Amino acid sequence: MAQHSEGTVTATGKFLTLEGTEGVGKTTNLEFIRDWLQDRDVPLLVTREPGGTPLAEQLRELLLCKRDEKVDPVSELLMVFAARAQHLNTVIRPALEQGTWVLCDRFTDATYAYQGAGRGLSLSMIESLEQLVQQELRPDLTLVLDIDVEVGLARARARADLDRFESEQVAFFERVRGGYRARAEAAPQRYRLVDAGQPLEQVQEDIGQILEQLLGSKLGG
Ligand code: Z5A
Repeated sequence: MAQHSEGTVTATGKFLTLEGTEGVGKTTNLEFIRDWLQDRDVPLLVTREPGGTPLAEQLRELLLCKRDEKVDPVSELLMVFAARAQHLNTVIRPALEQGTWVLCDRFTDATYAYQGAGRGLSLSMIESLEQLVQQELRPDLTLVLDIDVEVGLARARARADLDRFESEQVAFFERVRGGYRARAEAAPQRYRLVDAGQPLEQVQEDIGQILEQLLGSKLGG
């Protein structure tokens, strides 16, 4: 159950997020989760980060485009959270408050993984911004799709031109993957790690089982 800034717990929609490194199959599996929930008549909003509003989508373009100028990691972090504040306060919170479930392609775990583990920014810096922007709001469930970095990069490279993040070196993605795994292992009540190196059919069977548990458990109540 999503918890709000005032610290009160209300009968809101569930907040689900999907995470992982490059080529892990987020887009493919986001569609699967959307269809799975809609087939069960769950009122659902599907959105993404960075993005989800016109302003936040513009910030996404600024963040992802390749440029000659080196992007300062703190500048990158502030842009991510600027987009998040707009998205959270104008789209995500209102939907949850109306009882709509929100399925978001990436959220603050990506910031811990990419800007924290990947770029090396301190945990305390990210935590301060998380608190400022989100107050007590955290996802109810985060699915971390996990894959060998080289396998994921091969998939991503076969798909399209690489953006500024996708052009990073393997070592960067190893740190990102390690960041996700560490967060998932530290809080198993909120995270579910899914082996995304399996055939898609098996990945989706695993995801379906997690969603069954969610609907049938306290989280779903
Ligand atoms: N970022 C950040 O730094 N900090 C933040 O706080 C946030 C984000 C929120 C944009 O993310 C960037 O923003 C991201 C981090 C940064 N870095 N990058 N790049 P994005 O989520 O928009 O971009 P993405 O990582 O490229 O996600 P994606 O488009 O969802 O790609 P994907 O995970 O690779 O998914 P896919 O397109 O579904 O799958 C890739 C291919 O693999 C495709 O051909 C599929 O058919 C295939 N596939 C999928 N599953 C399988 C299986 N199981 N077997 C075989 N083949 C498969």
